[in-house]
Amino acid sequence: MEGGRKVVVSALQFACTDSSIDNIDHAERLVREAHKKGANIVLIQELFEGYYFCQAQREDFFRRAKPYKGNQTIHRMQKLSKELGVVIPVSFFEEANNAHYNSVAIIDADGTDLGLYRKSHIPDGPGYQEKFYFNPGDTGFKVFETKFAKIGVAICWDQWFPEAARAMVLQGAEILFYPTAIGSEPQDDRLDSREHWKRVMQGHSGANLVPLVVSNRIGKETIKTEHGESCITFYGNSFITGPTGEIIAASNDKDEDVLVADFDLDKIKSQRHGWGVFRDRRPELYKSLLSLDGT
Ligand code: PUT
Repeated sequence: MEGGRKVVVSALQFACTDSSIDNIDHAERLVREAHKKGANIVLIQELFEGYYFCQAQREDFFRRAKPYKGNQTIHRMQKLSKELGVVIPVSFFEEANNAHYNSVAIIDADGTDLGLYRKSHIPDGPGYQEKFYFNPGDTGFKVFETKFAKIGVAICWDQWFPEAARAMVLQGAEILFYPTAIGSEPQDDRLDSREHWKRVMQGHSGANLVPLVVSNRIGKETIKTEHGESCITFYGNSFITGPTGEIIAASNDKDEDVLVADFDLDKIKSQRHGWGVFRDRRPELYKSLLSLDGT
């Protein structure tokens, strides 16, 4: 079959400073570069407005949160997306009255805000103390009908859960997007999760027969904590998979990058249906997935 729906996706990778103006300018420059390379949907990394503040548990960092409505960063990205005709998921620290979420707003190619996803799985542990800041997201896993594709967007730690990827693809997601912030582990400098991280997401892509796009930051960030300083070196390695989980574009762990890859969504749809996993699912046998302890 000729002439399927074509889409070009992009993942950005850059080092953040702790100045939101600089980071937003930086993101805009790279979105423009992605657009010049033909991108239709451009993914910016998680919480790109500043340093990854969750290294510390600090009350003053709650002041970084902004309400969804009237959010200036989202407005700026809406203007940019309308000018360039590109879809942009915008990750941000959301304040909702006394609740806080790690959220992403999906901006369609004409600047329309298609809605919000709030991160469902909130990590905790040395260097990644997100439970101090974020309520568990209450939106559930969502898909967004953009100009170029129906997309599923989840956030960072969500990428370790096959259930999240499956839920989005069951709702019709044709491509999965994961803005991310991950790197070294401050408590153990021998622990390097990057290969594990990649393999897990390649599995989601291959098991669901959809392309998958990940954007992660680079750079060394040192944050003052209540017990001295904490430091993470973010390992980048942003990547894009094809529908069998194969990596078709990848960044290294040091350099700024604008990855692009193009797909024929109709061809992939036939491939997904032909492989038969969505015909042979047995949801009535998966009830243990609805419990924490398997009972
Ligand atoms: N972004 C969360 C990563 C957690 C790694 N321990």
